[in-house]
Amino acid sequence: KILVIGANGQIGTVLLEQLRSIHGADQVIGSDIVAPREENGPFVVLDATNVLALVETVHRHGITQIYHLAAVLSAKGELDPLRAWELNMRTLFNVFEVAREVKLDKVFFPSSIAAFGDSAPQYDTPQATYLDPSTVYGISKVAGENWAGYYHKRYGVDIRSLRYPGVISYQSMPGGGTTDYAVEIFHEAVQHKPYTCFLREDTLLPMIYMDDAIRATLELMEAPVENIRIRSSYNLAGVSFTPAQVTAEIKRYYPDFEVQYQPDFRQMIADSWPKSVDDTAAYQDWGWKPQFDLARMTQVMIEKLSEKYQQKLLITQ
Ligand code: VAH
Repeated sequence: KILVIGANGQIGTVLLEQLRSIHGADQVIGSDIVAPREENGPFVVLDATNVLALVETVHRHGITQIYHLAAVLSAKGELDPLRAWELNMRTLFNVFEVAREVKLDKVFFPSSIAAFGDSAPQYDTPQATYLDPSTVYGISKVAGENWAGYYHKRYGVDIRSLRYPGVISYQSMPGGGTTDYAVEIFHEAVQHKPYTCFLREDTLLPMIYMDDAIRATLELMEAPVENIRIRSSYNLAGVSFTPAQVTAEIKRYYPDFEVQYQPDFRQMIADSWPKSVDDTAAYQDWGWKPQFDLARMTQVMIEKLSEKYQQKLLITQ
C-alpha cells in the first residue's frame, strides 16, 4: 500500500487522485497535518515530524511505499528559515529512517530547480553541477538529495527523486512558491481581473504542467530499479517561459487582460534559479518526454479554471 505525505498540497492533491485511479482508492492512504475538505478514500491526519505517529501509520496500514510531498516552499521558507529547515529535514529523516527499518519497497521525495544557485550554468543547467542554493528551501533540497544518496548506498533503500521545475496546476491555489505567479495569473484572467506580477516580465523560469509532473513521477517510480542511475535527484524539464510570454498566450483568450509588474523579494530567488534545465539523464534512464508546451498548458488551465469559476458563480447565485 502507498502513503502520500502532504496529500493536501499542490502536488500531493493530484498525485493522491492519480495513484488511487491506478491502484484503487483503498490502496492509497492520504495524509497531511489537517483533514482535506473532501475525502475520496482513506486519509490519516498525520504530523510527519512525529516519527512515532509515522511508524504507527505505516504499520497500521501495511504501507510499502511512501511519496513524501510535504515541505515549506521557497518564498515562505525565507520568512522563517529555521522552521522551514526543521520541518523539511525532520520529516525527510523520519521517512528515510522508517523506510530503512521497515524495509519499504520504494520512497519518492521531490527536489527542485531551487537546488541550483548562482554557480550553475543558467541555460541547459546540467544534471551534475555545483549546487549553491540561495534559499533555505533549496538548501534543504540539496541536503535531502545527499541524504537520499547516502540511504541508498549504505542501507539499500530505493529512494527516487525529481528536481521539479515550477509546477502549474488548476486544482489548488498555490502556497508560498516563487513560481506561483504562473498559477495566480490564470485565476485572475478567467475572473476578468488584472494581475500584479511579483516577478519582472522577462524572468525566464523552467516550468511544468501538473499532468507532465505527475506522469514523470509515476514513470520514474515504475522504472526497473537497474535503470535508475541517479540517486540524488533527476533534472526534469517541461517548458520554460517568462511572465510576458504566458501573458501573451492568455491574451489570445482574454484580449483585454492587463498585467502590471511589481517585483518583490521573490525576484532575487528567481534570478538565482536556472532559466532552462538539461534533462537528458531522465530521457536516457527512463524515457522521459514532456507533452505540454505553453500553448497547451494555457488552453487547459483556462478551460478548467473558467469551468471552476462558472460553477462558483452558479453556487453563489
Ligand atoms: C517554489 N513551486 O516556488 C516551488 C518550486 C521550483 C519552484 O520549488 O518554491
